[in-house]
Amino acid sequence: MKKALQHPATTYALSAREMKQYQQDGYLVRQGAFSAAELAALHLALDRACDAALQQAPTGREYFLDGKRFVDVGRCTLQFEAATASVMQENFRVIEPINEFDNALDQLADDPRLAAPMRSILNTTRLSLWTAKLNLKGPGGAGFGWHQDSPYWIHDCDHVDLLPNVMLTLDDQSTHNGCFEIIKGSHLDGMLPGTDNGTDLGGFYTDPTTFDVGNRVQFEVPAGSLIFFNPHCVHGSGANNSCASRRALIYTFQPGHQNTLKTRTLRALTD
Ligand SMILES: O=C(O)CCC(=O)C(=O)O
Repeated sequence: MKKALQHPATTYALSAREMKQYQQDGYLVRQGAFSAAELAALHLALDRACDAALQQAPTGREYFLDGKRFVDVGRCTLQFEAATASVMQENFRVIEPINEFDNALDQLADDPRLAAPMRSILNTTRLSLWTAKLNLKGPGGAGFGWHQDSPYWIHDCDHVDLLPNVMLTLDDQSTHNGCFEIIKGSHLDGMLPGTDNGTDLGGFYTDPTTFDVGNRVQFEVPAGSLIFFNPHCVHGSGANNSCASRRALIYTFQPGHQNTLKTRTLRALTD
């Protein structure tokens, strides 16, 4: 009998078992979702995006929070490693929203490998992008302290429960280069209090007495893997102790057609 052609949305939708795991644990991993050739093309796109951001940085507004250097260029934010004064790709820490800087990185939002699982999670076909980040942890780059995303977004959004993330790993990740980590099941407690240590950003880091670090999961996954995670998951990562960059993209989606976090414009997904 002739096999029916599967639509990508059906192919990449979450199975009932995957959905249950996402709901229970707060995350789901699909390893090796992107091929080496696709990753090579994404690395080129990333270089183009960083070049564009580097060119625009001198026109931006520079400020420091807890010694960390930020530059706002229009509605985009560039974050640099704490100790670095120079503007070089290696010194970038985060660029948000990264899809504004390169067309291929914008089109990635429509890729069914990202979008179809999001449609399963949000139980809707109509989706739009909330935000998209490039996290560039250069050699020796610092880790990301334990935090949730929902407290960052609560002031700009009335549907923080409905903002699932997906990380696409652009390099192999290990504990040596600061792989992504999640506190399994922490999303079930909703939005948790931040630390109260008097620093600029302290309130955005989750109070360590409110979760059990013993439930930490470290994602030692190959480049090209996808990690879907709930916006209430406590997550972070360690320092990059290797001599190569550890790069990852994180795209965040929302139901229906609603404006993005930073540009406040609509980036609807193709149905
Ligand atoms: O890139 C990482 O390892 C962690 C990033 C992170 O926690 C975030 O962007 O919210």
